[in-house]
Amino acid sequence: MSRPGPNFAVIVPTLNERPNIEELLRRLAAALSGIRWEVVFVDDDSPDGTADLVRALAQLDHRVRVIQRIGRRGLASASIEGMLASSAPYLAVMDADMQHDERLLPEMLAALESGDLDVVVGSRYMERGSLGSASANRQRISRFGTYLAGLVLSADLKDPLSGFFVIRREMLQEVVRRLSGIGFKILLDILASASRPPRLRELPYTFRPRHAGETKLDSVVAWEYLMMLLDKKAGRYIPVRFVLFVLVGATGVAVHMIVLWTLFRLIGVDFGVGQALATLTAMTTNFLLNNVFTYRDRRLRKGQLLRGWLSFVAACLVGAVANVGIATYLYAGTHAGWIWSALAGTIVGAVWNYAVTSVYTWGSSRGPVAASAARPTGRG
Ligand SMILES: Nc1nc2c(ncn2[C@@H]2O[C@H](COP(=O)(O)OP(=O)(O)OP(=O)(O)O)[C@@H](O)[C@H]2O)c(=O)[nH]1
Ligand SMILES: [Mg+2]
Repeated sequence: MSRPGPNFAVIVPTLNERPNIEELLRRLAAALSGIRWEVVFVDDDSPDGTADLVRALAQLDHRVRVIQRIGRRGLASASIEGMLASSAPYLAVMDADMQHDERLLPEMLAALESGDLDVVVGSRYMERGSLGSASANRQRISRFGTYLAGLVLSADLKDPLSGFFVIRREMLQEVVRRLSGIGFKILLDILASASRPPRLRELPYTFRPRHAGETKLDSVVAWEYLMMLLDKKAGRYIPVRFVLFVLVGATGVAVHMIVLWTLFRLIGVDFGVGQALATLTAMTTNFLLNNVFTYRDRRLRKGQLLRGWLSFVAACLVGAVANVGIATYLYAGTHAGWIWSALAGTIVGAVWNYAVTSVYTWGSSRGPVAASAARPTGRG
């Protein structure tokens, strides 16, 4: 006999959260009794086998679902895919580690259902709520992040960086093609992508300590946050990945000069040899930096690095030929000034390198699920 679909879906992005899954399910089941709910775990192929465990539990309970993403990373993009994989008209996003209070979910859902709201945010900042025992340093960083959020957000929210919220389906579908999908801050991404002021409410709760497992926060999270803000501000005009790619390219110039100076001036190596080695070194550092910063969400790992490096070097060599060819043509053929000729060649080379390596080096051909777009906009 057929059964109606869920009214409420809880999306839980996971990375190595195996020890938290069963406890979270118990708590969700207790908190959501009387509601037609489902939970969608979006797991980025956790080495600890989180997805396997969820699949086993899903065999015992049809309300439990899993999406296992291969070769992909990112809390925000995982949340987006989880929400799109459910048919429920009301969607929640929460962490797997019990820091978000699941007992608040029915109240959040009821607030949305009663009518005039698009998003209800579980807020860590209001009078009755509290940050629990989060460390002072984290609070300072968080406050600065909240300040930066104000730069892309028109709505007045106390906790725009909250990872705990409930959203009406229509609101998601309205913004989904404009989302950046970069980094950790999916709520801010959604709110800043709205073309009209979203109707919001904040409900306070006490942020609890992580239940089990380890934090996935690292220094790159701050970097990704800035990328997301940049994408929200300027992504319409220029892809933020291209900006990063060019910045990395600039570090490559410095690396090149240092290596050439060391080999040619200091050690006395032949200039041509020095230039070739400096080029290869700069290409390699560019490749590694782009792998960590520009393409963190599609980062190549151990076994993939050699193939990635080879394709990067091959693309850049062709780019260099195009660069020199165009610059030479402009300089000799059209008598453009040398600076303009060099600049035009460099821009064409950079765009070529970016376009080709985004497809062949960090392209999405590395796994069955990877073909589905991480970023619904298809940008970057
Ligand atoms: N799918 C997916 N989930 C992620 C990724 N990074 C983090 N997560 C999950 O997102 C949630 C939040 O991550 P946490 O490490 O708890 O981040 P946090 O709450 O800011 O930090 P802590 O206070 O130390 O727990 C957890 O459920 C993680 O498992 C990712 O790259 N992909
Ligand atoms: Mg956490």
